[in-house]
Amino acid sequence: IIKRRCVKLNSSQTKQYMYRALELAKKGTGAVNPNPLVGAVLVKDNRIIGEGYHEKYGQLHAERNAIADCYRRGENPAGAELYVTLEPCCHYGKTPPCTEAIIENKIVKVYVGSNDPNPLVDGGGIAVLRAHGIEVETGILKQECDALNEIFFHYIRTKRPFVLMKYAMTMDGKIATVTGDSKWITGEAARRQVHEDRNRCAAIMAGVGTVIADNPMLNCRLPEGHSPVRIICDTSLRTPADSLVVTTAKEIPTILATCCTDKEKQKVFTDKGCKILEVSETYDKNGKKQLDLQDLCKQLGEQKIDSVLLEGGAALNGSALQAGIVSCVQTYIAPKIFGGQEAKSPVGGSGVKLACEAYEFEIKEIRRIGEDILIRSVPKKI
Ligand code: AOF
Ligand code: ZN
Repeated sequence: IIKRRCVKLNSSQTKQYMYRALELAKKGTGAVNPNPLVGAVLVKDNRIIGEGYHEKYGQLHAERNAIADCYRRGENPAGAELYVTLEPCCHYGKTPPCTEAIIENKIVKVYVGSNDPNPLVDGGGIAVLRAHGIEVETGILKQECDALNEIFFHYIRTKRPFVLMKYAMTMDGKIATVTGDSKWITGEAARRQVHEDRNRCAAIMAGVGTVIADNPMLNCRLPEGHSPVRIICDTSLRTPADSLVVTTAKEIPTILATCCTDKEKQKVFTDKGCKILEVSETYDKNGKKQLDLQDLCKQLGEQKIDSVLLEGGAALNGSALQAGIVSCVQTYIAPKIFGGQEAKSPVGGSGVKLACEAYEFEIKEIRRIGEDILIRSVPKKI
């Protein structure tokens, strides 16, 4: 029989440990997709005796890393309490169930942040622990823990990537001047934040128009960051063969999503290391052929791409909204005005005809970043 912990913690202390677990979980950002970000802290007598997080896709889960850390420190996990941001798993996946490690190491109580909607877990982890006489308290900092894994939760439920549409505009809603100049709209701090999102997402998506106009690299330029897979929406394979996304495809993967089935044309790109994804076609209101973005997302999901940062031009943004693939919109607003009748705004396409037909959103967060503002919003559920 394991002696119960002798120090009873109050709720502000338990929150402090869960905050620490959250902090640890975030260290896995960009390295664990399509798996969740998870952090774990082992506590005994109101003292941390082990810490861990899910560091890399396919490797040990946070709970096992925390237990290993505990032994490394010469501590004994028996009788300790575990704080974990996500319900421990109870299935044999790439690693054996974490519940087994918790039981074997005689941990007496587990504090859980989020429930795990993965059908292989889904409450089973908590049930197994309780069945073994381990006390489980759920919902500690649930909001924070849920927010941390918005990508994982969306992907595990829908098998489709979480599409984060991002654009930067002036106060008068322009993404470029009348001459097409757009460097820069926001300040350095906001542009850095975009690289955080590039690191966080498995893929980045742009339209072929952007590739032709700007020849962007679409990589992550944070020192420790990871560059997302680049997806170019290119209905009829017009991407220039000498564009950066093509010539660097052997270093950072590039996927050309296209309706073009001409193998000769495709070979130009596959020879340079690009991957071609043939996507079904659909037609816009004017009868113009375009990619079926629902089909594209389905295929990306099958390839384990759990998240897409959509840095499209106005046309692609319009199509993405219309196709209903957008999970979240991040709008950066710079305190500037460009003016000009012909200057582009973030969302093109044919738009809606009546105000009551608008795509509606719920604002989740408004943040000042340097001189700019970031608004995070999600589509309203009808
Ligand atoms: C993680 N890291 O720290 C925790 C996870 O692919 P597997 O076999 O490693 O299992 C992944 C599932 O395990 C994942 O979808 C989630 O439900 C659960 N917990 N996963 O990658 C972790 N705790
Ligand atoms: Zn696990």
